[in-house]
Amino acid sequence: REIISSKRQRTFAMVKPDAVHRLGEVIDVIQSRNFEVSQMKMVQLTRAQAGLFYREHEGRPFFEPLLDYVTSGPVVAMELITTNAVQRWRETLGPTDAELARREAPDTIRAKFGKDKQSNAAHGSDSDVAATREIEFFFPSSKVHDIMVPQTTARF
Ligand code: RTP
Ligand code: MG
Repeated sequence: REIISSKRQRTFAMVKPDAVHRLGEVIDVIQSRNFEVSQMKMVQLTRAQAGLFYREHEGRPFFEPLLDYVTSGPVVAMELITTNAVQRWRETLGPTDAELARREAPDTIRAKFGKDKQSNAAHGSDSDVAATREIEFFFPSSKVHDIMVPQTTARF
C-alpha cells in the first residue's frame, strides 16, 4: 500500500541587502530547517534587473522604493531543495512585514533579521511557477535564457 509522499521541490531564496551582513546566521536557519542549498551566489543587481525580477509589482506605490532597496547593496541568491520547499520556505520567512512577524511569528527569518515591511531580510518564491522563473533568472541553465531577456535591459 502506497504511503502519501511529498516530493522534493526547489524554491528560490534571496537574502536582501539589509541582511547580507548576517548571511552566516541566515544560512544557519536554512540548514537547521533541513533545506539543501543547491546553488548560491552573491550579486549586485542593476536597477533594470531588479525591475524585471519584481515586474509583477510594477505600478504599485512601493515599486520604486523596492528597487532602491534591493539595489542598495549585494544580494545572495540561492536555490533551496527540500520536501514542499516553496511552502516551507515561505513559512520560514514569516509575514512580509518584519514588525508583524516579530509580534506573530517570532521564530522566523523576517522576525529575526528584518526591520519593517520593506526591509524584510529575504525573499521567497510564492509558487512553483515563480520558483522556476526566479531560479532561471539568477542561474540561467542555457543560452535560450539570453534571447528571452528584453533587449532594453542590462545583460547578466
Ligand atoms: P518577497 O516577494 O520579497 O518574498 O516578499 P512577499 O512575497 O512577502 O511580498 P510581496 O508582496 O511580493 O512584496 C515584495 C517586496 O516588496 C517590498 N514591499 N514593500 N512598503 C510596502 O508596503 C511594501 N510592500 C512590499 C518588500 O520588500 C516585499 O518583500
Ligand atoms: Mg512576493
